Amino acid sequence: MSSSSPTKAAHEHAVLLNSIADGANQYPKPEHVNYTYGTAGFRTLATKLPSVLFRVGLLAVLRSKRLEGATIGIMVTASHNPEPDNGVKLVDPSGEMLDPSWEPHATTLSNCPSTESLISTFTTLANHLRVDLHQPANIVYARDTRPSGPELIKALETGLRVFGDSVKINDLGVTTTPILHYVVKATNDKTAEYGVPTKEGYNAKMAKAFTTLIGNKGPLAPLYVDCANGVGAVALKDFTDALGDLLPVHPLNTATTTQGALNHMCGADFVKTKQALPPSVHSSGVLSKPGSRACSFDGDADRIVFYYLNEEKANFRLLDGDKIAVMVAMFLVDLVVKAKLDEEHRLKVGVVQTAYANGSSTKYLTSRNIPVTCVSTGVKHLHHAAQRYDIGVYFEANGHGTVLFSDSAIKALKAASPQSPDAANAIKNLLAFSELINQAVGDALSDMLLVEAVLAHRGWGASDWDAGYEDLPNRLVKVEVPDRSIFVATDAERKLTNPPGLQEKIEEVMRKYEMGRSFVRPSGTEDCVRVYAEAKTNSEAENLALAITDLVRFASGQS
Ligand code: NG1
Ligand code: ZN
Repeated sequence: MSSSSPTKAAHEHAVLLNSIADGANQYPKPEHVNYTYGTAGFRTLATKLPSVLFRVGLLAVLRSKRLEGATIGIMVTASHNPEPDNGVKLVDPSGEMLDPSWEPHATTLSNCPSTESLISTFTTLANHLRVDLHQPANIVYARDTRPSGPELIKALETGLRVFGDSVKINDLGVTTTPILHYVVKATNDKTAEYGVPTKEGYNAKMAKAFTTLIGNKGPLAPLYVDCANGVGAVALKDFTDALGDLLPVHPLNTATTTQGALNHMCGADFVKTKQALPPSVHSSGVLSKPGSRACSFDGDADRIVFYYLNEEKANFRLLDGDKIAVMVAMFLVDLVVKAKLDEEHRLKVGVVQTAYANGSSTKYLTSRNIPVTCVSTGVKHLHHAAQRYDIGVYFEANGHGTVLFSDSAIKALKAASPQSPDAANAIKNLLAFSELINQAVGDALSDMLLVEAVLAHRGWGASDWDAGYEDLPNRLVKVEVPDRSIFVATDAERKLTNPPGLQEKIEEVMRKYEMGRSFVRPSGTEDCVRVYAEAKTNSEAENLALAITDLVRFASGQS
């Protein structure tokens, strides 16, 4: 569009509104549905989402134009949810989640009941946000393997195309959430140092860093990877093709086109919540060989958990996000010490967790003087808190996390004059880790390589890794209540301020259990309240969870 004369501009604006109206008429909002852009964007039954996708397209373009054409990402996925669900979220130019101040705009646009109200809300929003519609816009998008993906992408593209030539689109096709984040960050990186903004660029960058880190420490032990029958299977295949045979990866659960298979009885969420092997991994027998380890991705490959069978009793042992954070933080602290940077450049390594982190992991870290910050659930909170460290390790217990290296940390490492070959080696490795680890978002593939690289450097197997601390037995319960908005949490969601008096009751019950800890918060992604409980023994954790669940039901009017 050009703005050569006021009449021409007015005409162009009218043409734009007309095309929005045409598109909106193809994708009317279903009645009686109320959408919310939550912690993970919009997420619900795929059949309810076409109108949302069309409108998300409009918003993404507004955001890109507002930021003078910076590339905005759009990911169509419902992560670990079952196959009939789908979802969509926006990615900001830095590769991080959408700026929270724009989340309400997404919610408002998605809930406009008619084409007329959509047009008027769009116009108001564009004015209010001071968007110059003549600016160019750049959008990159991708989807996971869900069968509903192509239809939703069509709706999204309709939303993007109403702006005509002023919008450039880059369709990444089927790929993981973290690869989309990587491409967004790399596209916007003016220095071109982050990497080539393509899937191939991502694979090449990681393969190079991993090869540097493993050096002559190979061959590594075989690794079995449960891909949750999702897009991780596709990305893993592409990556291992690029890597060669340095890491013998054996993919499991790769049925991306089998109806109903996605996340069904497999994947990181299944393993973490059931605290058990996926039946498919169990029956494959791959873990029965001593020393074998496996990991599970979730449906869009941004979460990972590891596990193995204990040798004596063949018990399932989970190595979740907390175990990853602890091992990685301890390792990076050691590397920082070995790097012997001068006093003013000494790098501070810290860990960010949520209230769901197992109490034993927090105790382990703090007793070793590693600073730990606790923040509210949701990656955006963890990500921002991690940015306050030179090297910020953040993981949710469910396996979603990464390690952020600050710009000044990278500068200090690049400028350092090592005092010995050992120090030079530590610096080289720290820089290679910063390349290997996705700096935009939690990434199952990159975290898998991170774990494998740390294990190789330590010379550890899964049981050595596991030996650091023993998880406190714990339970996570989903409680369906008539109105979860009456539950209001504070203090990084460790306490409730509402309903009145409930927190005191929770604490009274908690005190009866040795090492008992429990908290209640409304979910940000599902219509439920979550109860977490941990205690010294399994049965105590179970009883504490049941007792707190009863309190929650009672407080919400159920008996
Ligand atoms: P909610 O539904 O708000 O508890 C869940 C996970 C989060 C995070 C988001 C986004 C738990 C207890 N909660 O949030 O950690 O991953 O989904 O996917 O695992
Ligand atoms: Zn996910």
